[in-house]
Amino acid sequence: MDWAKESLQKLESSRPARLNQSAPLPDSTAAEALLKKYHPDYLGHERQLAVGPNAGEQKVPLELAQLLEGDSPIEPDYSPDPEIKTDVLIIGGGGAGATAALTLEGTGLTVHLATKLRLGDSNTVMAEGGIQSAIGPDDSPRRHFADALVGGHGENDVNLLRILCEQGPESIRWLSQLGCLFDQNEDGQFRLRGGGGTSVPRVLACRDYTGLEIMRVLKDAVRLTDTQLLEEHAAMELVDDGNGRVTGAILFDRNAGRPVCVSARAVIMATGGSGQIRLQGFPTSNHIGATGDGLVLAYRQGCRLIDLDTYQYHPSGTCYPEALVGQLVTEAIRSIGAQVVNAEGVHFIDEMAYRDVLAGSIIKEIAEGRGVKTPHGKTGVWLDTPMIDMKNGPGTLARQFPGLIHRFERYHIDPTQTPILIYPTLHYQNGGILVDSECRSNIPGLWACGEVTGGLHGKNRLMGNSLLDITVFGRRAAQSVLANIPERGAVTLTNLQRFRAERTKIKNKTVSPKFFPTASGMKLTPAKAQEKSQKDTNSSNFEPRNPFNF
Ligand code: MEZ
Repeated sequence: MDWAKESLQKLESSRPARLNQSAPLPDSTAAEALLKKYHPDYLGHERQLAVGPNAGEQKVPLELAQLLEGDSPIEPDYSPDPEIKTDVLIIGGGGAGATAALTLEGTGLTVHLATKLRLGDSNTVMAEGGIQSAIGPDDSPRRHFADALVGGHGENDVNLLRILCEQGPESIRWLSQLGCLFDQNEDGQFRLRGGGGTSVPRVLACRDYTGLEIMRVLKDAVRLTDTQLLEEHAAMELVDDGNGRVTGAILFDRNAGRPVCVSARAVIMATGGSGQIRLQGFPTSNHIGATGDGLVLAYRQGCRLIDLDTYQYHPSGTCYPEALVGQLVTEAIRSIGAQVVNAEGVHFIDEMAYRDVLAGSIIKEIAEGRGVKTPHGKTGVWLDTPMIDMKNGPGTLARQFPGLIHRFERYHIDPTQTPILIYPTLHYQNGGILVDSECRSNIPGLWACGEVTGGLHGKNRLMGNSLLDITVFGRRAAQSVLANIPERGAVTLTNLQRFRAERTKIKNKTVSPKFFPTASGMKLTPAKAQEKSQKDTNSSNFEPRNPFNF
């Protein structure tokens, strides 16, 4: 990293003085000012929706508005004819969907789980630093609640938040009994780390691959159940009974290259977030499938959405090397001592400030010319990772963060010796589908859980509350479905037709959901499936309509 030699020298020479010194934490007035001027949520890159249940209300980011008001890929004369009948259709194969499937096992209900990629391909596996739960000696669910409420700017749905915090310890027990190997201290107690906004250490982790470990266990467990997996089946549209109730979905079987209609008594939406729509061109830490499909589908059914004016930009996204841009450098690294330092070697803010404040402050340093420019034209600030071993003893970084070391060593960067260049990355969708405390949306027949929902985290989620969210509310959604499952209903596209009629008043040629990020070049129909369906078509003279003719 010769190109950064001068700045690295400044960083190294300020290190002895910085080592045991904390940096300022902005007070609430300064934090507010910082957010308003520099945080991407506050820069006016948003608008009101003109159609659908949220029309004329809270603004949403421009890129998301375009998708929410977009047209369906379903041909206007498509007539839904169910090929699959199930009691519960879960849409989404991440942590929330898998947890719901496990909870429904043995209840007597038939369950199908559809995911556009494979079971486990989701933001859950991207979560590194941990899961919060009030299990420490000085901790309590009340304390967890208070911390998360302050972090969420007091705008959290307090009922949902209370449930999250109260169910924390039991959720850890459930995950451990399934086989999750959370890190322990030498005395056999779970090791707890601090996180931004936690007043006591409360974050359990599996090194720096906590989400991957949780998903490993959930995935194995789901495969042992009677859940019917519909992998590579993207949800194109929800269907309804003609009287407003959701009664299933139209999926697109990516391998067969055709739509499949599913009739279900209940649908659980668990499609996760939307970082891959790359708001304002930001890089993202999200999984390739995180394109907000569930929001789009639910909105067309008449579901109200909440708090989508706020997204979380994780302060420590990778800025260099170019191939890793946007990838997460877990907050846990900051929590055990890596400082955030500008090009001049100045430790300009306490690295455990709330994520939104820290992200705003990094963007400010760069805007005011105190950032470090990469050879690829990006600018970041330093995360002084060598300090971790200096503060916690040699070997700490490699032992606790093997994922980070492995990721960077491929580019000949050793984070124990060289600081990492960081810039905020689009990390989490704070808002989403409005749900009640039983995970019911305002549309009968449709439940939702996990990142696709809004309200729980208010305007800013604390580290480790998303892995807890998927566990608590994945289970809760399933329990609520079990207690309230409706009878099977008719399968129509009435809600879609109503939405289509409403959107004739706007000019928007977008077809949504997006399914995959544009830059990935991924298509809904893999090339092999296209060839196969072409062969089938030739041999039978059967010409199905291409619903993706956009
Ligand atoms: O919950 C998160 O977003 C999380 C644990 C992220 C991280 O920094 O590791």
